[in-house]
Amino acid sequence: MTMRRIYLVLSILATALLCCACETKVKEYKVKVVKEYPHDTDSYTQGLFFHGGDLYESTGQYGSSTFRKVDLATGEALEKLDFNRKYFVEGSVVLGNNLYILTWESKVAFIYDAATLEYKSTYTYPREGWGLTTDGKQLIASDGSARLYFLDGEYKLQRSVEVTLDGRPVRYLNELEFIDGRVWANVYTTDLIVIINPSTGAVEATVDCTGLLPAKLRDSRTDVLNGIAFDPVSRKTYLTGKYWKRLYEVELVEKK
Ligand SMILES: [Ca+2]
Repeated sequence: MTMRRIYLVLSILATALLCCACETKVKEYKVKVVKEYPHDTDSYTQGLFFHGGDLYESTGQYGSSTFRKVDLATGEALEKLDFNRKYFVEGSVVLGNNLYILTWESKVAFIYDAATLEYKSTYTYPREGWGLTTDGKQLIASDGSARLYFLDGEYKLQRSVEVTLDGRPVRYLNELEFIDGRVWANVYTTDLIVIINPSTGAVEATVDCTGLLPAKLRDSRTDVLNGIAFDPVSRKTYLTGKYWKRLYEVELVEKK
């Protein structure tokens, strides 16, 4: 073998090794159930989050959209807002003193008082409303595309970033949660959660939730995985789905 050939073979090997390194960069997790709780099977879950140690949930569908403070132990609503049947409620989150609530296709978003749940104002919202979370400074929203939108406290766009996995856009980002500097997103219609670097949009890890809700707890109405909530006080993570019978406290386990 000539020196030139040896060099060529070594170059190919080096490239292959680099590619392997790139592909293994995205960590793969599955979930382990720590504890399970009842979940209201009338909840078409759209938003799920903790605030002040309490669990909150927004639910969709025209005619049955709600926002509720939920008793974690029973799944029952402790307080509930019902929405006009012309609104299909989507993601929700508290930032500062405000409760932010998106609607799907109505091109409006609401602000309520986070403490009293009293209505404050309605804003024009130019995109479809899907998921909503916050890093404590800005709102972070999805619209069913591969983009995350960073908004100020009046829903005004500050910047957006495309979410990619190994360089390819990840569409259908739905419910969101900000956990330890990363954005977790349900990928709509799948059992996959992606963990995103909010600065670059790169997916740094995936969470495979296949089988989280077992077949014996599913019926014809049971819909997709949707709903991630992290309690910063207890540092516990919870997952559920649309019309699911359970809400799960979970831990990540690295896939072997
Ligand atoms: Ca959430």
